[in-house]
Amino acid sequence: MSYTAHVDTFARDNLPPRSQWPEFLFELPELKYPARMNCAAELLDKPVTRGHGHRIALRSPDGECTYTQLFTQANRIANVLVREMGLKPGNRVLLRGPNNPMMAACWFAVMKAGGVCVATMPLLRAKELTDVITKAEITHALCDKRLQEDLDLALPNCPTLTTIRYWYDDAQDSLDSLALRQPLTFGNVPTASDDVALIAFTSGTTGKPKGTVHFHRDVIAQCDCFPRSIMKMQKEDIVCGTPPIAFTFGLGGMLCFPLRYGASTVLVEKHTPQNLLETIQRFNATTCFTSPIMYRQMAALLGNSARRGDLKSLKTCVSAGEALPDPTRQAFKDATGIEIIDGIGSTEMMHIFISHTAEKVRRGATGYAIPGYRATVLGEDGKPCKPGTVGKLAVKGPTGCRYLADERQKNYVQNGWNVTGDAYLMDEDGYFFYQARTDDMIISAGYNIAGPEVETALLAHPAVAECGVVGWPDEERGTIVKAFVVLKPGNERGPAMVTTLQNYVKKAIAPYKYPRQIEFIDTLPRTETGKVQRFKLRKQP
Ligand code: 3UK
Repeated sequence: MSYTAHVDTFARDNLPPRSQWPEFLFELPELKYPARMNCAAELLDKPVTRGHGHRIALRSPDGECTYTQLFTQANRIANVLVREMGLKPGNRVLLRGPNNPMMAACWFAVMKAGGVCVATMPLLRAKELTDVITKAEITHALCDKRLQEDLDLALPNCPTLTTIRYWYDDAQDSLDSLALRQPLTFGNVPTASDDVALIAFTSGTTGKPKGTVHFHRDVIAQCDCFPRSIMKMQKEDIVCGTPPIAFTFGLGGMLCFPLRYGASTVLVEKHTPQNLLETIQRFNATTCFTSPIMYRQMAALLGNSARRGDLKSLKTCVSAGEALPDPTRQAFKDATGIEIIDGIGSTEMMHIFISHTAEKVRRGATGYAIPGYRATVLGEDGKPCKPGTVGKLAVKGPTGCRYLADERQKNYVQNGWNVTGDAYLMDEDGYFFYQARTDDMIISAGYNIAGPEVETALLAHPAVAECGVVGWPDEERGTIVKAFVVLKPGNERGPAMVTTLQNYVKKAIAPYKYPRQIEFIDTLPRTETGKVQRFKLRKQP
């Protein structure tokens, strides 16, 4: 067995067998890591020892925090974990809070103490928490006091979880008070670069949640790929955005990436399109990470008059989580002059693996495999298919899927490829065009129809705010295309609008794809990470 700093080897013991791992690629020189590495030391201690400590690491509505302050706070919390809470390297620590400075400090503290971090989305309820705590055999928890209620409800069913401290709390034994009594220094646990750093649970829509296991080196590898070659992040950057730190999109974008580049991150607990715009202005943000719908709604708020002046600091905008429809890209560009960088990532791959620089955008495409990753489209026979053919997206690179004790490993990893569950097409130049989730493809009267293509056509109509397209049972045709449409204010629902939208789609794409039914609704059901929940739109049998 290779070296590990973990005393509790639960996470390592529950990795899939090696034969079921994807192939990993470390061809780029920046991806050659030493055998021992603690990602907190890389991201936090190094900037401080290299004289960068006076610079701002975190910004929030409550104030600023330098690299040195974040470093000492993380050290103090790591001391609490070890001295007061009895954490042993390898124990799983539940981390529960919205994006705020304590959440960030606690994340680094867990890394420093050699714990395995299991961060959960703030909105998770007792039942979902119980599943996660049970699956990962979580022993310790650090939790924002305001999220105590659901954790309390889960506890009776979670015998492994025995030691909890709350933050943003005045009590004598709160994390804040305990931390104040600890030394400012901490000896980081000397983890192996392939020691488990975190288990991220997927926001899947069906079945029990899957825990994706990532090593200390994976945390650093994600930082050395997308933000380096595509975003070209710099120490002057001020990053803002919406994805929770508990979602790997947010862990990378809102925490690890900015620290890797000596930049700073703006942590705000809750964002609407309106206050995200305000955050950008107030903090002079240069960089924004959010979902397609947020860009669409921000564009609508800004209107078509060139309001670029309001957002003059903003340079780089990254969209992920769902496909970015071209009408949304164009609307945001009209309002701000900025070409959004689209990127597909997944919890299994940790972060983005197909994307494009702003200069190399191609309309309708997610982009190309970014440096460090390879991507292909697999046909029915499991072999890469010709350009121009729709098939299953498959990728490999320095990160990849390892589910914690889960049979479904065999679905995601096939012949060394990570198969994401997305239907894609690759063109002759290696650009990848999203079609749909493989299980969301609509088969109507023998035709294969990708719902997102119909959505894109509808979104280009000026009356449409947002929409979701699904297959709908129909006696005659088996399945028909049905659109759920949210109209922009000032537009009237009714048969005339239905006909207008149907004709509009028929002109934009092949007429057989048009939505035979259109239903108007007030809002689309979405996950906390901004994805449309199509299963909630489909007719429940
Ligand atoms: C879909 C996209 C088209 C796609 C994620 C960036 O979304 C993330 O992780 P999840 O595990 O979901 C993964 C699935 O979401 N998807 C994400 N981005 C795009 N589809 N275009 C896109 N740009 O179905 C993928 O398989 O929740 C995104 C970084 C980290 C992440 N975890």
